Amino acid sequence: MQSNKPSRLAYLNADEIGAYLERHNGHVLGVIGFGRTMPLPAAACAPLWVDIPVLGGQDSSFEVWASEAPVVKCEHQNMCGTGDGEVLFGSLTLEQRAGDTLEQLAAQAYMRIFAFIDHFGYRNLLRVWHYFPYINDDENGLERYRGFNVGRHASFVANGRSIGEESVPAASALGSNSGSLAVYFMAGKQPGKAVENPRQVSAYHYPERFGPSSPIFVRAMSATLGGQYCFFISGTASIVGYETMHQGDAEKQTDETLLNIRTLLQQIPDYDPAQGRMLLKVYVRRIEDLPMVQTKVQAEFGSACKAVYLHSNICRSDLLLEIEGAYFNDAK
Ligand code: 3EB
Repeated sequence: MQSNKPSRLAYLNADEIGAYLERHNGHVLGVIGFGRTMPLPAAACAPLWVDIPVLGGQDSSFEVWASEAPVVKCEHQNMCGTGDGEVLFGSLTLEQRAGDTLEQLAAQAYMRIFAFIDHFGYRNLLRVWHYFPYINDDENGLERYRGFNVGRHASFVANGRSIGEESVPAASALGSNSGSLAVYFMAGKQPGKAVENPRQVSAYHYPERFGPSSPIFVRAMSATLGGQYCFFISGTASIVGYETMHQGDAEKQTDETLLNIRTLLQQIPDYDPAQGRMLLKVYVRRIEDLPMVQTKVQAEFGSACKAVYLHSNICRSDLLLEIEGAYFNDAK
């Protein structure tokens, strides 16, 4: 018998997603589809689709967040989300119309997210994912990722949210192939615990050389949800201090990225790879680097770790890969 108790997070293939959603009916917080779109069983909210090719032989990959507790649909100002009493999951896409800048879109996205999470009383952003096309392209004299950072920064300030460990989420920001700004997030009734990487300067303290406003994210966030210890690892790349390391060398960038992740995992109390469960999303800029990256990720985390490989641009043009992750331990 398959358990009706869902894992908090699953990465699924096209042939697994339908049965999974039916089996966890009423417990699904959110579904994000990567790659080719396909019909899915109805859930509380429509799935969010992100146009990023899936590598390794699959056309589509699905990220499903779920809860052991029953999930309630939360709708507010045209936004759909789900809550389980501890976490609120939501997503939105914003169309970029002629004359709009990504800066404006990012600010609008965060204004809406803050209104949404405050309305339902889950005021603590834990984890935010951002995807948008042309991430490294210029827009009005500024790289679009840097413009995105200006808008994100402005909305934190406008909402009176301090820019420090107490109110900054874990995050990732990647390039997609089409569409507009797609964002999904989880927020808690209770705050999580921010974790920074001693090898890296906090992103919100990056110098101005990396853009007029710094990125706002912490390197990792831990939270206990449904009695389970959860550790959300932000997009992690080959950055030491605030500088990109090993420009043009994908092997060394992979090693540096894995060392950064290892450094984060060392801060988990009672980290136990044998007992806990690790899931990764690995973004590679160049398809030809995939076999090497796969080999190194498998050597680091073993075959029990579920890793999804995606073909996407990274938010600094000199970064060749980025890895995000989530670690769960029931015993904690
Ligand atoms: C870095 O460490 C790489 O802008 O939300 C990683 C995770 C990165 C999140 C974001 C950016 C973001 O600066 C890029």
